[in-house]
Amino acid sequence: MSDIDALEKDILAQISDAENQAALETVRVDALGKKGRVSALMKTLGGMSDDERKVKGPLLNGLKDRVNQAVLDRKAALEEAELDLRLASERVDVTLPVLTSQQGRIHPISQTIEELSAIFADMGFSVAEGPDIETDEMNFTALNIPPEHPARQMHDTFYLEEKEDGSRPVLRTHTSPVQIRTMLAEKPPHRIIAPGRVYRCDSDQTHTPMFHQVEGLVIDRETHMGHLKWVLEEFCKAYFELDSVSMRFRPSHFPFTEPSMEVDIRCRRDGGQILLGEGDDWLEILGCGMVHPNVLRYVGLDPHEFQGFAFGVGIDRMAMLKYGIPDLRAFFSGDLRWLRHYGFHSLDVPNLAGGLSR
Ligand code: 2U9
Repeated sequence: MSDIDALEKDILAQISDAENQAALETVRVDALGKKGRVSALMKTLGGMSDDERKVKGPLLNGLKDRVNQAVLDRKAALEEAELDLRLASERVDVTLPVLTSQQGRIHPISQTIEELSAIFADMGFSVAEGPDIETDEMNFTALNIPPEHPARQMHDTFYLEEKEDGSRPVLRTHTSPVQIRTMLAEKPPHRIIAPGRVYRCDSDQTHTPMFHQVEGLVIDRETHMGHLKWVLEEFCKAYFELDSVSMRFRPSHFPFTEPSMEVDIRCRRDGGQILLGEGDDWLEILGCGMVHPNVLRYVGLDPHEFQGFAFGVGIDRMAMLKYGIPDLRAFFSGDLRWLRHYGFHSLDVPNLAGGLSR
């Protein structure tokens, strides 16, 4: 065996023995580095006669190429083996049960918003959002609330500082401006819900200055009160997880709907407890109506062509009713002991198939 053959055999054996990339790099430098064994032989070509170089040149270049290729092949094999090892060690069994030590809890209001969104999504509604700080125009004028209306009084609404143009922004008193903005930005038909925070200058045992509402809006060419009644009945059955509900629609008044109604659900009062779906008593749960023609005209729709209905539900009260939470103010107290008791596990995502609240 020639010296070149012996050198090749030795280097190739070292390459295949290299157990990791660091060891392989040492072998590579030892053979092909500036002072490596193959490089040293290559340097001898310069001192050879033309005849000798013609013979040795191809031999040494062949050696260099084969060693290079062997290093690349071994590197690829080591990388694949290392990846396999990492994938095996990082494997996660997603079917394992959740750690019972899990500390965080989902707030009942967030849970309720998720439940409401799941119910209305199932009926083809999408969720719309808008700013908490609103213009007087969007919060009142667009909704057919005249300047002298009591809702505009300082003691009902949080007004912010006057701007240079003389206008005064407000903290939205309802989520209705979200529906106005949607109707101004998009073409009908509309089928949206707008859940979110609203603000009113009111604070006692049953009122907090910030609370949560979900409002719904449907606008189309032939939308009528039958649709409104069906949507609200389906919503109540799904939310309270009842097979049937008995509801009562009472005439009422809101500036943004005509006719307007308040809706009660049949219940039985047992001491401090309220049992829904049975008994001879009634509990008010929401307000609704057909969108006022002035509101439709404001967003550029012809009331003879497009009509629709709207409704508003207090989320905090809905959560209290379903989950037996007695005190509204506890929602906003930030008491972790309360949250551990009334909160939900983060993986209990509500969906209609699995049972909304489980
Ligand atoms: C547009 C047109 C009409 C939304 C409506 C109510 C009736 C209602 C209350 C429920 C409990 C507020 O949180 S609460 O105190 N809301 O009774 N809301 S109709 O009507 C709209 C909304 C937007 C463009």
